[in-house]
Amino acid sequence: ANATLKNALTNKEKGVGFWLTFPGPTVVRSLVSLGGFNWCLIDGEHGQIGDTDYFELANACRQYGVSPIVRIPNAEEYMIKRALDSGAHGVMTPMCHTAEDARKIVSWNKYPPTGTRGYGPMFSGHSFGVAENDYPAEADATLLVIVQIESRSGVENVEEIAKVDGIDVLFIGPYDLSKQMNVPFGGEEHQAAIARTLAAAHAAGKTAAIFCANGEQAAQRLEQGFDMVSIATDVGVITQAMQAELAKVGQS
Ligand code: 3PY
Repeated sequence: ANATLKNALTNKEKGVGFWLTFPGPTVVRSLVSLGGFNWCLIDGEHGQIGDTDYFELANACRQYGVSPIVRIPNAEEYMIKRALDSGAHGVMTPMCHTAEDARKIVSWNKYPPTGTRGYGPMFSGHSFGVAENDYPAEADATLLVIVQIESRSGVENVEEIAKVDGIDVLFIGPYDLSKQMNVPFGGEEHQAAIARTLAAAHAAGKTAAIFCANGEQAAQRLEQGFDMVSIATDVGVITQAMQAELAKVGQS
């Protein structure tokens, strides 16, 4: 299947994904084969995943019709290039604070003349099921440019960031947002910042997305109007499930 998350979002389908922090094919294949997900976040920022893992992980996702989205460690041009050349269907860049940051990020994601992305698509087409020569012409229209709103300045500038041409998704990192704003997670200021980001994304016709720790949180965010959620992390699910089993034999 050549399904991409961008198509799904354009068709007003909800984006439902999970966070992958483990390298290697085993965990990603076990989870994407469940069905029900249309995207997977390959976490090169906080996960145990390096840029030479992206290619295998992206292609494992694609085999089950799940769009691979790579989160890079930092807003750096070469990191975006590595992720896109591995076949990511979109790159998530953390810590976007200003419209200027957003414009730079868009430029790094797009081929000339729109942007400055370097040319080297030998491996990028695999995860789209297209030949090398067919990838570049479609890339700019097919890929999602995703920025994380997760700081006080990011929220203060969110209306301007949302309006930047080429930004597709505003993705809230609620944990960093709480830390960076120095406000309690789930408290009034935190929730107001989240609501402001949601409204700014929609006012600009962009996708509003948020990280969630579990399915209950994710269901609430969808109910609130978010278009795209991650429902859990691989390591979170494994450790919580194991803890619950341990508790049944009296260990905790
Ligand atoms: C955050 O909540 O800060 C994230 O970026 C998701 O891991």
